[in-house]
Amino acid sequence: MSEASSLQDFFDGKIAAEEKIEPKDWMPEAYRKNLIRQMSQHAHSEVIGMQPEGNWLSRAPTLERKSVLLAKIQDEAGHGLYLYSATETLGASREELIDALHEGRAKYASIFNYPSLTWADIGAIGWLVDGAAIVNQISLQRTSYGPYARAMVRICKEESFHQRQGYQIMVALCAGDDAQKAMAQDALDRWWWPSLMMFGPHDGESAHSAQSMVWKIKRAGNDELRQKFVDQTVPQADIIGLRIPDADLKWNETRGHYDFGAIDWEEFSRVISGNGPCNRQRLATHRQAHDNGAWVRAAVQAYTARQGEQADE
Ligand code: BYC
Repeated sequence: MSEASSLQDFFDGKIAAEEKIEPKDWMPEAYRKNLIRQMSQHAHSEVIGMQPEGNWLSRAPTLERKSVLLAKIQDEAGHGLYLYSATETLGASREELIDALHEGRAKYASIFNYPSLTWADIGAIGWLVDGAAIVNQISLQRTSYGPYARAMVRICKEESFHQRQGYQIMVALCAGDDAQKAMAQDALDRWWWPSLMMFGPHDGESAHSAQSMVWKIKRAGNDELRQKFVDQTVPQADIIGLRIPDADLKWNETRGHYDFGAIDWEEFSRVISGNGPCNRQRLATHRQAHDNGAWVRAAVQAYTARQGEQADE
């Protein structure tokens, strides 16, 4: 048997046995590249996702709300860091990953290209966006690449707190006066469909799903996860008296799931190709923050180099 085929057999055997692939294991080049693509885009989403929420930090209605939101946004930065570090174990440098984001070669979740217009949007982001992220990430806890799977376990614990803080904002608004309820409904109306788009195109249209499922990078299809999200979120809207903005939404007794209306895939394509309401603003803010942090990176490098010199002396 040639060395190449025995390495491939070893890899295939580990995948079949549900064992994790670790950074020093041999892996097919296409598996490595696909992981770098998905994991770096996931990291970028966590970091860019801080922007719509950061927009409300200085206008949170109480000190308590402000501290909770601040803690949540800091968690998102942490998620980005775990994921960038996990991606670096595949041989991609942080600089390459950030360059790809800035040059538009790497995507980030479409949802973060929508504006956060009112305080209720902060509730809707936690409830719906973090809610959708958990559904996706629970399945990714079983992904085949060890560092990614372990990052997901930790991230999921924090995401459930995020989802609850968002839902709790919606509960409070819905228990308020008519204007507050209307604000909550308006946020749900604007964030519902983009949240469904977070799961990506239908399985038949998904460029990467089939191969990612064979490699067990993805453990569930985009449509299965989207359905799970709809099924768990509709009753949550009912409890607080909000209406999901979908005339075709109804419980299907035979399927044991909610049927729901068609997603506007043209809007999705527009947003992921850079033409959503806030794409330019999100990237410009990220570039500026990155440039402003140049002195910190230079200081860390100088400090590390000095430590190395002292160790050699
Ligand atoms: N947005 O073949 P497909 C958070 C792209 S952040 C943009 O199905 P795949 C939070 C896709 O990349 C959590 N692009 O792709 C943070 C591909 O294009 P490329 C974010 C999308 O990878 C702060 C093309 O469309 N979670 O929780 O098999 C505050 C074809 O798609 C999207 C993750 O990132 C999209 N929605 O499946 C609050 C989860 N959907 O790369 C909250 C990790 C698809 O060929 N990622 N595209 O140029 C995944 O699970 C998968 O990558 C996806 C897509 C399910 C998203």
